[in-house]
Amino acid sequence: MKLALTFFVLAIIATCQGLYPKDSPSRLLKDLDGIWHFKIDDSLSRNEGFDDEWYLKPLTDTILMPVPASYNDITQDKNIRDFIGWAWYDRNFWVPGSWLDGKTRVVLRFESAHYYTIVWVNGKQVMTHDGGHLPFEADIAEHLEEGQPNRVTVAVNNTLNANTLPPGSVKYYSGEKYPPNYFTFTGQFDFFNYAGIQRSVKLYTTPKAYISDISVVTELEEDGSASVAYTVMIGGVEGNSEASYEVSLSGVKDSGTVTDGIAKGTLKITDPTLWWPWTLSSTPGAMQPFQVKITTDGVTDMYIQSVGLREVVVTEDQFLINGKPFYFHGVDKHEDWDIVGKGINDALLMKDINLLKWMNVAAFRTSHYPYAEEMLDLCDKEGIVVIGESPAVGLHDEDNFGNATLMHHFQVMREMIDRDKNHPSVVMWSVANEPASDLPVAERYFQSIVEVTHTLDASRPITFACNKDYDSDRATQFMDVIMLNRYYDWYDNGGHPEVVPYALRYDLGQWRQRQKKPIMISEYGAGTIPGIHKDPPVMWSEEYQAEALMAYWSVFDDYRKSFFIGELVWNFADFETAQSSKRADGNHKGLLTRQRQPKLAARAVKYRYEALAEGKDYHPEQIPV
Ligand code: BDP
Repeated sequence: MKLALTFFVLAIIATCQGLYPKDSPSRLLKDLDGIWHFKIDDSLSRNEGFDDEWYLKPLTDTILMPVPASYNDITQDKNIRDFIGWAWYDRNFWVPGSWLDGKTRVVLRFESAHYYTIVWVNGKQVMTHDGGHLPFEADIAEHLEEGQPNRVTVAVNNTLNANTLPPGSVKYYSGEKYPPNYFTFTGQFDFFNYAGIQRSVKLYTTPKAYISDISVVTELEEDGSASVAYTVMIGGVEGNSEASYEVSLSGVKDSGTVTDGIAKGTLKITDPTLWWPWTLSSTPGAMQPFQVKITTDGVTDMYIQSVGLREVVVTEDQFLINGKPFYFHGVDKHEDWDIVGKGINDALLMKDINLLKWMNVAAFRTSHYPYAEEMLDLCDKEGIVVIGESPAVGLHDEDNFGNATLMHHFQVMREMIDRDKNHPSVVMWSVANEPASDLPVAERYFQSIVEVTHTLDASRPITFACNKDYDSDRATQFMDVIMLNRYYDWYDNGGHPEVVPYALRYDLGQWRQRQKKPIMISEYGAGTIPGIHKDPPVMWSEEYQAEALMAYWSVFDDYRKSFFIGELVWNFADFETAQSSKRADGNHKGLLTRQRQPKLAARAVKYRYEALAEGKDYHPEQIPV
């Protein structure tokens, strides 16, 4: 098993997805965001798009569709909102003749599309990608034409099955009781299955020999210096050509010759400016440019990677950042907004960051999938700590733990680590949310996932959000930190927050007795319809949400002095879900409405988090509710 895993890791390490597109003296950037042509292929009985080779010509009978955005909520058409299957996009673009000189790579990059994507340029297939939330790219130079428009066509399919991450299923019905072509879709997760080209599309150039990947890992030494180990991967060096490299960070330089496509070294920085979470320092998130240049046959490629120097260590009781105990007081989020769905937009991201800061949030988990890299950039800059979660949400059944899922899960971990490894804000990997970790098959499954994840990134601890009991779970034994999702006064004991201190204290005690690891509550919360006020508080009122959360806090505070390292409220904001008799206009456990207006509990959390950030005791009687 171990050998097979090692081979797999070596194979996947060898391919990387490319660095975030940035311009530099050797790289140019062109944005393909904007209005594209769009149509769904609802020919259920056959795949009209593929049978009729739609990619060979401009799409016909299209509507206009913004990119990036989920397509679901853009139109007034119910078929588009609930669509499952192939959705098609195309648009034209021009490239200057100088890009087609035979010495330039012209890379087409999608920051993400949901979930399975095929891309053609001028009718030629240039790439496919399996899975949402993560980028993919290809050099398309050989398919481009000068002096005429070039066409990019995209087919993207949001069908999910037992082996996708997340899993889901489509059921087709026939017979007199049902209308023709009737089907239902079930996702094994509690958020809307938004789809389409949800993040940016870009074209960028590099020289033929180019910097394909950079990774930087910091270790702090006892004398206060930092050792920064760097690895730079170089692609496209041909034949007998030799590449030389130069790197520099904080005034410290290194240079040499590239061997087998890799440049490696360690920079010793004697008086480093460290990256800090905002709660641990008055100068948070100090980012610095790590400049890399490679030169082959007189041509130089240059890339500036922003890095933050910091070190993460987990002990039996604590989560240390730069040697100081860090407490994760925060929230879980979703990428979810009115109209754009999971479509990314700087204004929406910035508003969320400002709201996180307003609530004095120290950390959030990217529940339940990798978020846009633009969000991680903002967290780096603001000193907000992130637990990066994979899209393995909803592994509920035995057939979700097969080899096909495992291989895809490895691939997703590789792509996520590849993309996010240089973000200092990302301090831990969450490999899954609420899997059936009590099933016997889960044991080997998670052992393998942890082994591969550690091999891909030895510098970050690993965890997952567990909703099983201390005596039935089989996966936390492999984790560095235990995260528990608990709803003691919502799904259990609804209407009875007085149960929480007893249930929580007992639960934490049992876990701790069995495993000497730091523990945090990674979800707790209560559904709340804004504007409903009840006294005494009852479920769904704003008062109940505040009371339901506050019921946990005295126990958190007792254990905070020992092994308890964090509390994440479910959820930052209300979010859209599938239609269901259990969800009225989505999930309402947000501290904020979906439009980002605070409910009563948001102020209670804001008050508590301010005290926690300042290391002070807060006074329950002064909570503003
Ligand atoms: C948890 C899930 C989360 C749900 C939440 C809820 O991890 O995705 O949205 O429950 O029910 O079990 O609100």
